Amino acid sequence: MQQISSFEQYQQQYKHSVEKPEEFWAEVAGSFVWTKKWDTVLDWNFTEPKVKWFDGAQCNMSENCLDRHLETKANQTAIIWEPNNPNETFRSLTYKELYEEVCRFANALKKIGITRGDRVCIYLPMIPEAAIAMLACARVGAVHTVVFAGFSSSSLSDRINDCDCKLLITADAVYRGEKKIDLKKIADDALLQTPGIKNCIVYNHRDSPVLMMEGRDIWWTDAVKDCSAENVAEAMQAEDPLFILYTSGSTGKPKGILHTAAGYMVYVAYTFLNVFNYRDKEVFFCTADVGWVTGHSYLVYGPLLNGATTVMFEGIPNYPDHGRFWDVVDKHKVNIFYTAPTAIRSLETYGEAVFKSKDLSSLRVLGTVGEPINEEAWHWYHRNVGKENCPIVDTWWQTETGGVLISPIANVTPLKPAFATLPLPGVQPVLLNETGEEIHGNDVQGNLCIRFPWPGMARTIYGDHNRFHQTYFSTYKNYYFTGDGCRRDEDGYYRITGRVDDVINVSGHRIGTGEVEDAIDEHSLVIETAVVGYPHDIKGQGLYAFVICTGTITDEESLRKEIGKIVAEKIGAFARPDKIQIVAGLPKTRSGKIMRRILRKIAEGDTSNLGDTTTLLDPAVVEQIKAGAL
Ligand code: 7RM
Repeated sequence: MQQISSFEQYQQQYKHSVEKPEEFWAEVAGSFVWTKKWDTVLDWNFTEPKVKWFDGAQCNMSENCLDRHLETKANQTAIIWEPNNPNETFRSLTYKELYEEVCRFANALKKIGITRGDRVCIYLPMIPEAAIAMLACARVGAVHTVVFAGFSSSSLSDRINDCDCKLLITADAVYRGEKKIDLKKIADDALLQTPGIKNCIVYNHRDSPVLMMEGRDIWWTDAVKDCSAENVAEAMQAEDPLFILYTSGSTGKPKGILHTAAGYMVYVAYTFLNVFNYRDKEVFFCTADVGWVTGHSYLVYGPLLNGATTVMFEGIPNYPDHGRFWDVVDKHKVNIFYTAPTAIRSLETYGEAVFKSKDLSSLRVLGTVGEPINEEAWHWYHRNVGKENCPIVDTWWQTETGGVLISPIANVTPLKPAFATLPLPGVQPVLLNETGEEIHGNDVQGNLCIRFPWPGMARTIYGDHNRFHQTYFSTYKNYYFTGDGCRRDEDGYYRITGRVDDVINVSGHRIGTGEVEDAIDEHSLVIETAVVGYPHDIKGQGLYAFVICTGTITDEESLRKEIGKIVAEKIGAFARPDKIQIVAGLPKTRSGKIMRRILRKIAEGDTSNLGDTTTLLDPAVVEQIKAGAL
């Protein structure tokens, strides 16, 4: 695959990709191993929508991540695993070792009856086995759905049931910082509600006591016993599903975003190589968890497709101290570091002393993802981490887009702090106004849409294509609507301003207001809830819940605690509201719709101008809420 090495070359490639997209992507796809070449490069419409890339082709993700590199990179490190506790020894796996582990586990999956198309849920901590399990699923043609290990048992069972998984893969327990999480116990609770699960494979990570259910639960080591370290990868059809990943939307339950074999592979490989300007033998460190799309695309698949060395870090940025990321960079001589703005902002508060004893000279490129980065944090990152020598790639993308869409290309695109800058080749962004017209020219702002397919885009919501159409292709006809607002400045550079829907981005985690509201409503004293986001110095956005309760609440503090606990149980601790205000009523229109605009203003602490409140059923509630604002 050819790497973009100058801005002129980027402009040429961009032009080529827009004028002749099929020719452009066929060329990129040429560098992969195909069991069978495609009949057509692209077949699409955004009305159904239907998108097919490389139709007729056959390939396998795992073969392209592993087998393809064995000839030249068998002994090169594929994964460096850095444990939570820095005093424990780290692990590294060469491409040969990873290949053998994946083959063994693929054979184990087949032995227990997992075949093409079966759904497998992976609920593992940040250990190499997570990548091994993903690659083994891909190898046998099973569809993985990774659930972030911070999700609660009910979130886990919801996901397992939604896509009807047959198998769950988990571990006994994990430490994150000093906190122990008993994953198998959480999984056991989930498995009480999941009739479709036949087996549960358990990786013994911490020697923590667990209950093993006879006939259902199998230790990982027993599963792979006597399994061969050779396995022929299944030849998958280009549009066969590769994985499902759940993500929150503005309404309803989380959506199972489905990505397919060939297009996703081509897209993440291409974007990894170019966005980070990856060079052979470099060490790449993405701090995202494998449970999120960033972990899928740029911790596992993108790096491995390119034969890179990828660092998987089990711990957290502030354990044992606030310099841990920089310890990992120093220890493993990391060349490319990719993290979320929230991590940068939080480390910023502890000052610059942590950098004193750390050698960060190996760093060459820095990246950010997940939420808008403010200029201040950008400069802090550039100065203290990059020593003013490393380009920062502010990568904008989504679970639904599979890979990065708008981002600088390291060492190629002239940077502008806090701007995602320009679309990658193959990506055609447009800004639309409220009435659906394209906003042309520069120095403008609108809703960000994409008007042409790219190979890495999601194909559907598992089991609900209608919802896929509704959510992304109905707001604006013939466009993919991202849900983000965006500015295009006088130079044509893009700056993402944040969600324009009811999705809240807390520390780079996507949270649907509806989900949190439903969880809070489970409390016996709660009648109705409205949750909105508000600006938060570290997290980007915080969650502010307005709650109506029955009767008179005498102990508000314990009620708040109980509500927080319910949210942690129903969703996960990361979704616990930052502020909970007990209110007598919510601002509703005559038709009963909550006016969130008003609540957002109050949550922001900006009550001077609440806009038009004349359509409210009872304007007096606004005054009451204002008076009690937190
Ligand atoms: C990769 C990921 C997607 C949402 C997206 C945006 C926000 C992501 C940036 C960003 C500004 C960025 N997937 N977002 N990257 N906002 N600048 N560089 O985060 O599905 O979990 O979230 O995240 O609002 O729509 S995600």
